[in-house]
Amino acid sequence: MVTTGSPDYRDGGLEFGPDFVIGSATASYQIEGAAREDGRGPSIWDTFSHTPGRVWNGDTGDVADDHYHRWESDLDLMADLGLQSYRFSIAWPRIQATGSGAANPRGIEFYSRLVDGLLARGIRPIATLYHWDLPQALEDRGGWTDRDTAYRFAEYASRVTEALGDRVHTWTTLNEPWCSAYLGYGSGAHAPGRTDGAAALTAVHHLNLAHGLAVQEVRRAASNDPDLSVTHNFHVIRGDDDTSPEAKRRIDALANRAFIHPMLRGEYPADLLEDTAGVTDWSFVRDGDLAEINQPLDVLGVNYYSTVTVRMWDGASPRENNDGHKDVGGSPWPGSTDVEFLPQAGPYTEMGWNIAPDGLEELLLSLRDQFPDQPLMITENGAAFPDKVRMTESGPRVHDADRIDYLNRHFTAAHRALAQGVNLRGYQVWSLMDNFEWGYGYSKRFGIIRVDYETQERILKDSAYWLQELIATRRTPEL
Ligand code: IFM
Repeated sequence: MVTTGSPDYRDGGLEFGPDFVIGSATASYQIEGAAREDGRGPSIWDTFSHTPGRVWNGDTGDVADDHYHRWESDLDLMADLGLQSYRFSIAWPRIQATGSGAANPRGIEFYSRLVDGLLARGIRPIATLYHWDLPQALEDRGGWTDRDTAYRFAEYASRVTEALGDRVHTWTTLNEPWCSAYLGYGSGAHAPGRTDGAAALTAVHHLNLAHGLAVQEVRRAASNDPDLSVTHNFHVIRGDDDTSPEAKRRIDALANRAFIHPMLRGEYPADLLEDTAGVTDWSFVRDGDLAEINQPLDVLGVNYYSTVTVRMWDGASPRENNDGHKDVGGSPWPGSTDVEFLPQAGPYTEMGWNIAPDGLEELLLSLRDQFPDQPLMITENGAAFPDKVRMTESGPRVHDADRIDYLNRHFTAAHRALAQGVNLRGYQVWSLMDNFEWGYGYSKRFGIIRVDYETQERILKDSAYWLQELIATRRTPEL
């Protein structure tokens, strides 16, 4: 086990009340496969993953976990684990192959069966409308740099809600728009692979607009009074250099406040506009947009994995660039490319991300302080480790003590936040099963269920049994 770390954040026997909803999460392109079936159109991730050199080993989501065909047995596994909730995403190009027009009935049927299957097993459906699989046809017209994409997204949201809006408990508009905008259009590490700072900031605004319009559409079309949500990968930013306060402010503006301020306060931070003035004049923000974006949310989704540590670059020494994301040449930090991301103390997961459960507690307290009336939900937390399958008398097992330790520490952090009065509604472990980890292909395994990509066999890892015990007993298992 590599996750020795500090003895802190390793409490056992912590109690979580019955209303604290514990489940697991996945995303469409990462697990479904069936990329060309039943009328699904190509997405930007199909194009990107099929472009040589973009994804490790040339891996694609063509087959992935074949969940599109195995959804029923996957639901049985979720029921065996006792999951209270399942956070999944809907592939936009299954619903609208080219990103507009009538809903594809076969796409709707797939998700309708999935939702019914969850409800039949007593599992709460948490549906994300956009986890990065933009229809390629929309990208061909500019993607998230084109304002019309926000309106197409609202139309798609309304089509999906018309079909499923009597059964889905929680709708999440966007997953991690930071990644869509800055990795997709700034650094180029994610689809569509563009490297243009102005395009990235334009995408920020159109994603924010898409969110606000979609919230309104879902509220209009749903009949079961669902919870409305959005999920961000908030950055927990550290640094103790003299220049760190300035670097922290800059990264906080780009990574956190560029999204959460328009969404929850109806304004862009003035310092963000100043910091990026050399990149864009933000003239793509039109009168009335901020009112559209600023919609009340029932729950705010929090994805957390690790921290970043920053200072301003002196312009002379070799520049450090450890922001936790694949460096493919472009920058995900428009207007702040002079911020350095320093290496951080371990231990680390297989992604090279530092393990810092105190960062999760800090984040939850900080969100509570900034948005006191806003309920929160951890919509992703988990870790990739180099798992090994061992044959035992009872069959193949994966003794992923590292992952259990990681989860235990982060559940401890959540418990500490709850004890300090944070209105935290639940915790969705990333991920239910090993899957396509974007630019890293299948080389990184985040699942609590092992997937053999040759045979599609699923093996419950020890972490899955750990989670099963936690949900059944409502206590973190004793160590
Ligand atoms: O796999 C991703 C997920 O799609 C979004 N959040 C982070 C995870 C791990 O990188």
